[in-house]
Amino acid sequence: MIVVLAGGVGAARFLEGLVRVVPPKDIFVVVNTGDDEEFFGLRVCPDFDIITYTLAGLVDPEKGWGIKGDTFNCLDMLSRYGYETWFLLGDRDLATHIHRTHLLKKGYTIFEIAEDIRKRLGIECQIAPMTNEFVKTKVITKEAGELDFQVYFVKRRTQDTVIEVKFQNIEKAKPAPGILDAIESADGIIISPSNPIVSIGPILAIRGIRDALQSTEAKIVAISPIVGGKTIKGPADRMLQSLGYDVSPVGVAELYKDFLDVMIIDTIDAEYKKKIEALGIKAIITNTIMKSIEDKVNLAKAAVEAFKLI
Ligand code: FO1
Repeated sequence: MIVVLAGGVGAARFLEGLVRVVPPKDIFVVVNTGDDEEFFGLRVCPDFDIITYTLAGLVDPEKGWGIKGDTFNCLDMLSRYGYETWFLLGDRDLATHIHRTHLLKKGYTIFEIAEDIRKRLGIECQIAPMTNEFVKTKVITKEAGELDFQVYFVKRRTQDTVIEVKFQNIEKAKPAPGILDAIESADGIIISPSNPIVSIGPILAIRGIRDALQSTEAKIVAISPIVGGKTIKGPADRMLQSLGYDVSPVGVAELYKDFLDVMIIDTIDAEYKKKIEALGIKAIITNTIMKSIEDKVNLAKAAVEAFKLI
């Protein structure tokens, strides 16, 4: 079993490669739910949906989120009724949130609902939301104070300077069923190229997960989401900087150094190999930019090969 800690778009692209390298039933994805939000009374789980839509071949390939070819008739009508519609929920996407909320109201957990959705979408790998608790990422900014994650990310387009990140409800959160066992008995663990603060950070903040990563015998490999001093997508570069970390694979390695065995870095960042290895982490240099399906497969192969190197 290979365990993958995952955020949204970067993780989904990596998983598209991994399912072609490893039998999907041998993959256990632990997905961030700190981005979750309620819109119009409906529970939306963006990172989970990005991953399931991607693996089911439904995702909008340009945006990396939402459903390709979706329409926005429901949102247009809601706008006429005076609702805020800055979070673009397509008509088909809304069906997922209606289904999820309906099952939540019937008493099913977010983990059980995730199992139902991924099976109905024909996905063979397990995808566990990190916890059944409604943990919400809050971003404290210099310009606008405390913001809900999606307000920071979508409504205000990540324009604000992040000075702190908090995870509301984290003290109540237990890992979802199967996560600790999967980490303990994994053949290998991969930290996907996701934002280390707001995508992987919430997963690591759940009671027991970081300890399990420190004590497992499985090798742990991370792929740097920072390439040439920038992120491919999202605000991780600016966030690392404003929070006082190095905007490089070294800054990411620092955040994972208590459990990480190998860091995969891009060829453009080869100069950081020595600094990473000084932290006791082996560095592997390869192309990490995932444009084509071949890029995704090659990166997945490099991650799986990395388990054998140590
Ligand atoms: N991201 C945007 O930049 N704008 C949107 O309007 C938006 C809508 C949206 C709807 C459903 C969904 O599952 C994801 C959506 N995302 C949107 C992506 C999402 O906000 C982020 O990519 C993640 O939360 C960060 O991983």
